[in-house]
Amino acid sequence: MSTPTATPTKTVAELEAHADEQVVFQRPETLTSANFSYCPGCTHGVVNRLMAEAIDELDIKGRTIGVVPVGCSVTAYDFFDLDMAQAAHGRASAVATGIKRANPDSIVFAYQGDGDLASIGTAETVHAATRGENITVIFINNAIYGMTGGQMAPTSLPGQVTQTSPYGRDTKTMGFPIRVCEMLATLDGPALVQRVSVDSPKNIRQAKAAIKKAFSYQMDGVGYSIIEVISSCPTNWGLSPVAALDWLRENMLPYYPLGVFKDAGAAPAEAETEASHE
Ligand SMILES: Cc1ncc(C[n+]2csc(CCOP(=O)(O)OP(=O)(O)O)c2C)c(N)n1
Ligand code: SF4
Ligand SMILES: [Mg+2]
Repeated sequence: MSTPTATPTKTVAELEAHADEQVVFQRPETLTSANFSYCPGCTHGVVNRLMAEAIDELDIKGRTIGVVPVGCSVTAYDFFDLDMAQAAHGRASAVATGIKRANPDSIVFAYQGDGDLASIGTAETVHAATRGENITVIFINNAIYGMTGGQMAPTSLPGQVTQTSPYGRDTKTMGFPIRVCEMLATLDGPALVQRVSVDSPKNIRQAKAAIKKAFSYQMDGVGYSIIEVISSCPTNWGLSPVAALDWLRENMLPYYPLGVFKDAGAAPAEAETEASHE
């Protein structure tokens, strides 16, 4: 459940001393004052912030319920000032389905990593999508199992060195990475299927717009949305935060092209333009 936000108390003298200052950046209301527990440079925190900004701007904080996974974002219930539930590994979309069906006026999101959503939770993911559940799924693809120390994920790239593929992912024995958006876009159920990235200011702005659109589709009853966010895991990639973003751009974006794969709510001309996938 939500954690109360601590309100710092200031004396009148302190307030007067800062009376001329203009606030240009502050924590969204939907985030608590808890410190993120993510590693330095991890993009989980960027995405949490974008989601909180979108919830604030859509004015749905009072009726939004989040479902967090097993993975590095397991403690996100401490970060969002919302009613939160934690699902067993891979089951967030199924839990979100139940919460939404029992509380149809609420806005429900599932926040899931790639190991969670595309490995152990593949069945729940595909079936929530094909049923067209009116939920919002935020999918963090960092090409690795972050929390457990860097094992190969279904999204790890061909040749990628991980703890369980020390000579690089060999597609002959380990198979090929799953492109979740492309796969789900073949289904009739989903309303919005989009892949974004948070490696640059421009891409972060696009990611925010996509997340906001997904929530607004749920508000309007348009149906199931999944926003895949190409993300970094500097710790388990063994790179500095900046080098991790370079690696993401050079290796992940060519394999996982950004774009809108399905948008049932788009006007026909808009949908045609989006189909070119940037
Ligand atoms: C049923 C079950 N199997 C395995 C685990 C161990 N486990 C915890 S987190 C995790 C991987 C998480 O990776 P991902 O979903 O990609 O999230 P990330 O930490 O990268 O954000 C695994 C395998 C578990 N908790 N429960
Ligand atoms: S292990 Fe990776 S995904 Fe997990 S918090 Fe650290 S950088 Fe982020
Ligand atoms: Mg992961």
